[in-house]
Amino acid sequence: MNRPRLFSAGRLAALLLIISGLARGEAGHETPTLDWMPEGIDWEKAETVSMLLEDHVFTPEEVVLKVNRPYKLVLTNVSDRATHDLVDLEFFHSVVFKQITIGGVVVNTPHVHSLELKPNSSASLYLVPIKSAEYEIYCSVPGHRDEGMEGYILIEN
Ligand SMILES: [Cu+2]
Repeated sequence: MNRPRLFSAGRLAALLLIISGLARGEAGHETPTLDWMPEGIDWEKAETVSMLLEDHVFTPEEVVLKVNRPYKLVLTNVSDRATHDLVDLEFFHSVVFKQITIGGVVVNTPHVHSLELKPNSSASLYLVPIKSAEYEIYCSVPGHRDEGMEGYILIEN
């Protein structure tokens, strides 16, 4: 008998664990609540920004966002074979999420620590940057950063 070709439960659970990675008491980091979202954000005006995760590069290499503006950041792993992730704790601590959508799943969480995308998968991150700086992001899959999988997210005031 054929098994349904859905995400395996284990995989989905692992993904949800990663994306719902609420802060767990690091120094100076409070338990996040939805109150972290700046007031008066008009999600109707959210700007869509796309970033591709390829073998082994982020395209574009740099994305520019502005503080206190709403964005839909669409991350797509276009690789047929490789898992890629997007890592930088400073960046993830400098934005507040409204929600993340992955396929039919909507995750409501103000904070995330990293995102891992399986081959040919996509996630939409609804977020508001709250702290300006230039953040160096990278893929932490072994070897990928060395092969150039680094990028920048510039958050401007
Ligand atoms: Cu990678």
